[in-house]
Amino acid sequence: MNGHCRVCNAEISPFMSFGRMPIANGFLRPEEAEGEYFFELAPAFCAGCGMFQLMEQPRPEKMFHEQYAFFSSTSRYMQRHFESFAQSVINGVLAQRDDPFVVELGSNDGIMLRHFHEQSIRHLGVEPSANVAEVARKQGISTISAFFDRKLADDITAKHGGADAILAANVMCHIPDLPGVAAGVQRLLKPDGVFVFEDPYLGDMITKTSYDQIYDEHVFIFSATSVRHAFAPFGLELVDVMPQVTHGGSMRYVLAPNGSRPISKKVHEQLGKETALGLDRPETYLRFKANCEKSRSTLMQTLESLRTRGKRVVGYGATSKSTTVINYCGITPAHVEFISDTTPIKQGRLSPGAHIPVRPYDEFVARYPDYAVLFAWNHAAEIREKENAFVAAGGRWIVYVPEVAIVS
Ligand code: JHZ
Ligand code: ZN
Repeated sequence: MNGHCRVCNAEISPFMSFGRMPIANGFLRPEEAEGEYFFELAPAFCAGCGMFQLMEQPRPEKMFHEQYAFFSSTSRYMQRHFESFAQSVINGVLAQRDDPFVVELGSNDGIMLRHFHEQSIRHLGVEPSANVAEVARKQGISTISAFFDRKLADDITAKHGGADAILAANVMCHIPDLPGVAAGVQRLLKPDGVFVFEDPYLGDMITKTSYDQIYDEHVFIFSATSVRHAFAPFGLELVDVMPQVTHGGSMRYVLAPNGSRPISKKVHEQLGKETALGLDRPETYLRFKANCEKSRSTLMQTLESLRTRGKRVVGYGATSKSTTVINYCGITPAHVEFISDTTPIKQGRLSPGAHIPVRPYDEFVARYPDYAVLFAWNHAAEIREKENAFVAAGGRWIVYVPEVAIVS
């Protein structure tokens, strides 16, 4: 399975395969269980430009549509995170600007734009998944349902003028035509504007073996090195980087038209750290592959042993990430009875691929299991704080990042 880098067109080939995978957020109604769509989840590293990417990705319309299952506002912690992200833009680049205009790509249910709306700042969300966009619109947040590209950038500029800030969180790494989006950003951004986006960070994924960040939607896992290369042909330079603890370790990137802003020394430091971590070397990815295999066998030994001992195990959080873990490791309803999730659209459905039932959170509380696999491990602080009663009742968490462990 050879191919070409989605960014620099160099020849690439996958360093491993996670096997046949379903749509990560494709929670199924029981009658849809037959005929499920699968593709091969195989990541590659481009030695030419440093971009970590999927060889194959399902068509965007298969993933983002009017039944999209992920609503950003389900986590309180993430609500606070996006409030502070919005405030940093309002107090930073937007300060003292006359009637500024902010565009967010992939604005989901309005978790971030709501703060611009509240302060009567001109804004526009671009969100292709119509059902989540509707939640934002109902709150008065201006949102259009479309995929962002060059053409849409021109339409937005013609209608609203250039953007002072373009924002994106957990979105850029989802868009296969990164050069197309970069061209759109270049056209829409004012000469003194900034483009700020954040996504799960490659360095964290490699050091924590959090391979579950790899699934259909995440066609790229970025680093400062690869982001810098990807945007350079579009006259945009990386001027700042800010590590984030969200989603198990993310990076916020600030880009601006060439020469318009000083480049923070943090950018050079981060590039140096990436070289020290070996993110530019193919051997690093072979080691990562070996770590994934080790994690898989330890997790399965743990689950098999609990099953043999007749323990009740459920999953906590029907995350997109869990689709990779469940299907790569071979977890079945015999290992995990059901997955508890607070998102109404996921409840009563089956998990993609393995068809583990997703049940409302009340069922977790009504009859605590012996063990809960923390599929939403990135929200561990928030969840473990609110689930003291589960642990007090003798319940234990099974975690797998950075290592498989049973914790209370
Ligand atoms: P969570 C999604 O990934 C998809 P996922 C997407 N591709 C992406 O990049 C990131 O988000 C941003 C539930 N839950 O945030 C809610 C509880 O049940 O890890 C969610 O279904 N109880 C756009 O899906 C899931 O867990 C709780 O207390 O991996 C969490 O999903 C909490 C906090 C969450 O993202
Ligand atoms: Zn490349």
